[in-house]
Amino acid sequence: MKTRFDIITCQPHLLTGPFDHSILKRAQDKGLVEIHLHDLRQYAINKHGQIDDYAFGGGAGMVLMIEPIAKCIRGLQAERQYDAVIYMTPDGQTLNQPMANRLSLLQNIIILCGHYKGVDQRVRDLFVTHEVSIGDYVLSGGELAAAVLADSIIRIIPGVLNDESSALSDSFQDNLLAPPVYSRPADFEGHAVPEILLSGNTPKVEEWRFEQSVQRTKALRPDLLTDNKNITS
Ligand code: 6GU
Repeated sequence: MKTRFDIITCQPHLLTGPFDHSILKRAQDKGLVEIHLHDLRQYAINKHGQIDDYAFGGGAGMVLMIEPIAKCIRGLQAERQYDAVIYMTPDGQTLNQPMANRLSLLQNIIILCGHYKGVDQRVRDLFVTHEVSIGDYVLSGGELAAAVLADSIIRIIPGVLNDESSALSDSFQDNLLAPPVYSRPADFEGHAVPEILLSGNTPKVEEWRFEQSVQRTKALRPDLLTDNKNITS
């Protein structure tokens, strides 16, 4: 199965970088993921390239118009069935690991990036199926948020990571923070690696890592332990 993302934006250059490197590039090279960027400007309503206009009722800030967005989305929907049309907005549902896990099961996803004062409300009413925020702060546009969302989905698609178990041991995958990790040298200027990790006793190492995860979560993110979603409760 191949996951296809169609990302609609008026700032496509903000999204060319993130997908051209490392894991996200490899996922595309392996044929597991396709990412298509659509420049909203190419769907402008006139030859001046207009895609936004003043808000009815007044006030500062421009609103992305419905016509260019409708033309773009309808063009895509004429080609294939989409499982989700996601609008990136600070007033959306906050992205977390369970949401990324659910979205990673979908095959065709449209992501619409907002800008300026946002999009005409009728876009949200007529076309959008999901509204997603990446946290309680405001970004200047939805592009960086879209890159974050796509990354969180792509890296858990089976086959994308080399070691398939590695996404499962992430922080948050079971609502626990990840344990600390160490590599060579075993001693750096008198700072030694915990001895258990050098023991070769895999069950003991796993037990230690789990205990470290629980301790770190209690110390740094106790809220995760009271959500009744993790495996210790
Ligand atoms: Cl999705 N968009 C914008 N503009 N700001 C955000 C966000 C999205 N998520 C958090 N802040």
